[in-house]
Amino acid sequence: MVDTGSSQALASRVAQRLAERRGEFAVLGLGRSGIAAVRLLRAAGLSVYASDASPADSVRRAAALLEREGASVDVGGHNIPRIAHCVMLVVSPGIPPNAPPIVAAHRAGVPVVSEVEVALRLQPALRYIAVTGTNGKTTTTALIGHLLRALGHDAADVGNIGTPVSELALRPTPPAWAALEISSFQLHDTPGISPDVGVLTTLSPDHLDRYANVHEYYADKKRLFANAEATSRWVTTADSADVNALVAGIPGQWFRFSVHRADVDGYYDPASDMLHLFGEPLVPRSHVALVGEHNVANVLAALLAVMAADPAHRTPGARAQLATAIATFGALPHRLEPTVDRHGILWLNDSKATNIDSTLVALSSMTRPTIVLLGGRHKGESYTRLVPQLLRTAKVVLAYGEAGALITADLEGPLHGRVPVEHCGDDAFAQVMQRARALAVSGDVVLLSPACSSYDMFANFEARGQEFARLADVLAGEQP
Ligand code: UMA
Repeated sequence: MVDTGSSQALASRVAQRLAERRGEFAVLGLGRSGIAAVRLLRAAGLSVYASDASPADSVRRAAALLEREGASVDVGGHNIPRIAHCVMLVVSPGIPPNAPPIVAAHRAGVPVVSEVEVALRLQPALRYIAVTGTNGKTTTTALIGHLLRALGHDAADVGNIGTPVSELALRPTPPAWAALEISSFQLHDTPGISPDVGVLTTLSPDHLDRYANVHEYYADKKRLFANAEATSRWVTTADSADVNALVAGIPGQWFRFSVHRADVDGYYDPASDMLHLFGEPLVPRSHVALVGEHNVANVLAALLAVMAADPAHRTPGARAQLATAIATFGALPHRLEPTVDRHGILWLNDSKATNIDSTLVALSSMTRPTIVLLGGRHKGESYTRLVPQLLRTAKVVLAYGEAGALITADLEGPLHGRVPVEHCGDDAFAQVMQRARALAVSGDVVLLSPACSSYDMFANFEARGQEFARLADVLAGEQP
């Protein structure tokens, strides 16, 4: 168990303060989660002070909307003394814990929690399956939501996947179930997390621009289990030594999946091409429309989680519905998403790959010569781990953005010229795409799987993926 005493104490202080309905609640950051948190707190009749450091027009527009709903809002800065006097501070996940308003709140003894924590406390009847992990969590979350709906439940996909949990409570009829993707940043401040089923997909170094070291990052992932007890249900991979070490000794019922071994609750048998769940074959691998072995793992995780959540999800009838539903699930946007396939050149948008491990997963799924676009804002890890997969599948690496020089320096030596690395400059994504088009011939794949965040050139990974798809569509029209 993780830090149980302090997590449970903080969770009960939060519940108490929400129930007392006294004093002012502060919300830090007015992105998607901050806006939703303010609206939920106001709908619950609570007094709210919200602030955002940015003076951007989008923030001003959000502020005007929230003021109309009765919140007091500052744009372009935070009133730290006011925050230190609040009864609770709700933080946006993108704001690091060492930000001055958060430090001031901790010093003043103000409980600091996530939007997810507040939303879960205010929706006690919501049943939810929570998914975390370095990679695979968005696809697994979307699969879980899809499977729950296929079984006839009213279920929503929420959390890090995009829709804040708070928005559910504001619906005229809130859903009974949620598939909740929860990031390490959100887990850091969600002391009351207690899912119907908790899923940990994978673990590998990430976000080293925010965490001092990988242990701190893993410690936040471990908070998924903060309220574990003997009746808790957990789904984890059996294929990761780091995951096994992290969860050792945590109480609960464990359901494990693997793409390499058969002595677990969910596995893939290559000989029969079948995915086996709870001791019986359920669906052929060939019915899964997703590329790559990692997606077989995601499908196994999602099936196990949904089947573990309720005995009614394991009946023969439910199994048949789940098998049908798996076959109707397609690739998510920005995750190995085929955007254009013209003149024999396939353009794959994997913009969501913002770390080395995600890019490794994408590269290992490639079966054709691949022009690999790597770059963006550096996140702290060396790029040399990509070398073996680049040697296997890459035709050329195009390095771009803030990290372009570093990527080139890391890769050029170990690739020994067997895969050329071209440094395409720092600020023109269109030029990188034109270069990719010039190099591509029929049979090639152009893969955007950047291993970096997008923030040097784009608002977010979605904007980067959309620009890739737009340019691919224009460039793919040109004859090779
Ligand atoms: N801000 C301040 N003060 C500061 C710093 C920032 O006010 O000191 C403000 C910014 O000006 C901005 C706001 O905080 O207006 C941004 O908040 P945010 O970055 O937390 O963004 P949200 O729009 O609330 O989105 C968050 C998640 N973002 C992050 O975790 C960075 C979204 O995950 C999530 O979908 C959304 O809540 C709803 O739950 C995105 C993400 O990139 C997809 N997640 C990371 C990942 O997947 O790797 C963890």
